[in-house]
Amino acid sequence: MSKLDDPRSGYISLRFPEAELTVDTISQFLGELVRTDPRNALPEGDNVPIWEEPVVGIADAADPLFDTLREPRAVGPYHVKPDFWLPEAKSVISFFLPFSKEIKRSYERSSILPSLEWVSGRLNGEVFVNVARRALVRLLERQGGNAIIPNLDLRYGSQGFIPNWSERHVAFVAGVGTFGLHAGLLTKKGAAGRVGSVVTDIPLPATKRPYTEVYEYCLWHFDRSCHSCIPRCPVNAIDENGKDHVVCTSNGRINIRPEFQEWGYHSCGHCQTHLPCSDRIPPKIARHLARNAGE
Ligand code: B12
Repeated sequence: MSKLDDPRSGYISLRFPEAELTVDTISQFLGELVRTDPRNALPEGDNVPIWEEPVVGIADAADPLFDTLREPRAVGPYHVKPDFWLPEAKSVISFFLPFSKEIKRSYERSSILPSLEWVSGRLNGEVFVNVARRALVRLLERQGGNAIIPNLDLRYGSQGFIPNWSERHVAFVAGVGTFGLHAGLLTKKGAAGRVGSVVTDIPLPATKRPYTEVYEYCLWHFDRSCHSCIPRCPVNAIDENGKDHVVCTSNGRINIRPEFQEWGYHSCGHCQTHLPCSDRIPPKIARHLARNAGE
């Protein structure tokens, strides 16, 4: 029996594109998954959707930026290159899923505590990120290729906060977005969301990165006109030099309602919500980039 006939997943009717795989057809495939898969829903309340349609990018597995990621200033030598996961790796597909309006709206501007919707969206939403990662693997295998999900692979590991495969840094290489002062990935659909990736041996057309700088979409780095994420953090983990990850950790696990902890819900999202970059590239930067592109 082929993998596609696996009865455990047979009840989900994925519509695989017949057209050539490009960033557009893969975006449509994942977009449809987000719109139609019943698992893209909070288990609580009115079962609002967790995610909106993704921002997708494709990196050439041989992109020299994967070497740059191994430099200490970026991630470091513990970070591996695509061919670690698949010796014949040709491409890396990366996607950013933005949280739905309902989840973002649930996050009160003035509370130091995250909303139920947010912490549920973080846990149950990560399950859906895995649904999307696995759907991509099925799509690529159906095309005769091999595909690996580094973050779900047994060889995935971390040394403290340093992973051997960083979803944000890979997204940066794949043209999905840049970083913000808050250290989050910042895409054309904002920073409030999560990231996934898949490595494949199918050669796919790489996305041309619409940026060159690490913090290009961040207003602080653009002209110092915004540092909204600094006062947003209830534990002062962010300052003008960036985010202190140790201090950051203290909020998500400590400032949390006890019943949420019982359900395995934790984490916060102050540095992803109620910011000029939460839902989009700040308009001032978007206009600047559009002007430059038109020149
Ligand atoms: C360890 C970890 C944490 C740690 C440490 C965070 C960190 N930034 O390292 C703690 C527990 C604090 C944490 C907190 C959170 N996390 Co977390 N975390 C991770 C994990 C496992 C690895 C992060 C990592 O790569 N660290 C490595 C170091 C090197 O990263 P860094 O210091 O931020 O990198 C800087 C340097 O590289 C610098 N830089 C300097 N020179 C150069 C040169 C180049 C070329 C580049 C590209 C960069 C660069 O730029 C970066 C930004 O400043 C990833 C999952 C994964 N495997 O990717 C999720 C992940 C980063 N977390 C995520 C989220 C959502 C969160 C939280 C919002 C909590 C939540 N709701 O889940 C917070 C805040 C995130 C933030 N803004 O950093 C998302 C990010 C989503 C996004 N929009 O960016 C991820 C990708 C999980 C996922 N699958 O979506 N997290």
